[in-house]
Amino acid sequence: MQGIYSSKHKLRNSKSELCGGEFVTPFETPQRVEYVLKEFNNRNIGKVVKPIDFGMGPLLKVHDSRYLDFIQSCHTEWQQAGNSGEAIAWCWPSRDTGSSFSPKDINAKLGYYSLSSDTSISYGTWEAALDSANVALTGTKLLIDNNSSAFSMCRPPGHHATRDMFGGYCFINNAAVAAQYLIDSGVSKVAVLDVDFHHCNGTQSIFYNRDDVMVCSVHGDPYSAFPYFSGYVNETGAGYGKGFNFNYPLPPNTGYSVWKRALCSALEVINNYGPDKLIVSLGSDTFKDDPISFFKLDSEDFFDYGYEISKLDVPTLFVMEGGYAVNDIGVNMVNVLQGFET
Ligand code: OKP
Ligand code: ZN
Repeated sequence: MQGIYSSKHKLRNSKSELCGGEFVTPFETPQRVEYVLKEFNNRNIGKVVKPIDFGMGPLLKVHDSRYLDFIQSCHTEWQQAGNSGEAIAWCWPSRDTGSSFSPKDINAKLGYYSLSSDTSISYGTWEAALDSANVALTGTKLLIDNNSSAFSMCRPPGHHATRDMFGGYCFINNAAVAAQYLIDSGVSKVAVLDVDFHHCNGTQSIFYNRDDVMVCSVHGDPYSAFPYFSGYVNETGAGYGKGFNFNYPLPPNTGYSVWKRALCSALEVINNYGPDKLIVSLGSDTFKDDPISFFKLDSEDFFDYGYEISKLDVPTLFVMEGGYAVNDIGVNMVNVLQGFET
């Protein structure tokens, strides 16, 4: 399996995350992908290639153009407004704000285009996010060119980003951009399987009304985990998309046997759907030592479920999402890939 990696992810190196009422060093650090790359190379999983530049076209199929302009210009505008720290949203349109509103002030734009205040926009964030999408698209191109699998080492992650909101460390929804690119290349049915600890609210919302991209997610019950407001069982899609969205929320301290049962239910649903291509949003924050999550998977479990996914026998793109136990992130992520390849 080939890997796709870009050193430009290092441009995303924010210093501030609002967590528990304090500013902390962000969990989503540049070392994460470096450890994954190292393990991918150590175990000789495959060649590592650089991303191709796909331009803005594929991003505009999934994201609002004013939103992308905002992410691109945010840090500069924030500085021009006289701020010395990183750009952090702090004021939101309230639930009774009218919907036809076009924010001008940088503070208004930050609230309008965000879903949480954990994620700052720092110098270089746009460049890193753009290249992360290119890393996903280059992996997508490998599937289109008949490779049976690929691993996109995306950073920053993407699955919380909606059509026009950033948050949860995500700016561009890499998996959604990849899925849409497959559809636009003539693929009829795509499935996205999200195994990150957190519900993929962004991916879900982007495809919620569609039957050509099925979205299945196994995650920490949003009743007690971010993103809190989505990821419930009754969210099954709408319109043409009714019956093409599946959520498997699981409670605190869930271990591998229960997690695997949920995964296998999702795999059965995907198998019945019969996708032409599969995208796995791969987060290793289900690991027992993850600092911000509450599942209890061991490193061997990642290998086991990689093998389960391979039984679908569908060309598969792995897109890296979360995972914050940095010392174990390489082993856990690459275990999935190796399990898939056995
Ligand atoms: C991103 B991905 C902790 C703040 C946590 C939200 C979690 C974002 C996870 N105090 N911020 O899905 O791994
Ligand atoms: Zn996560």
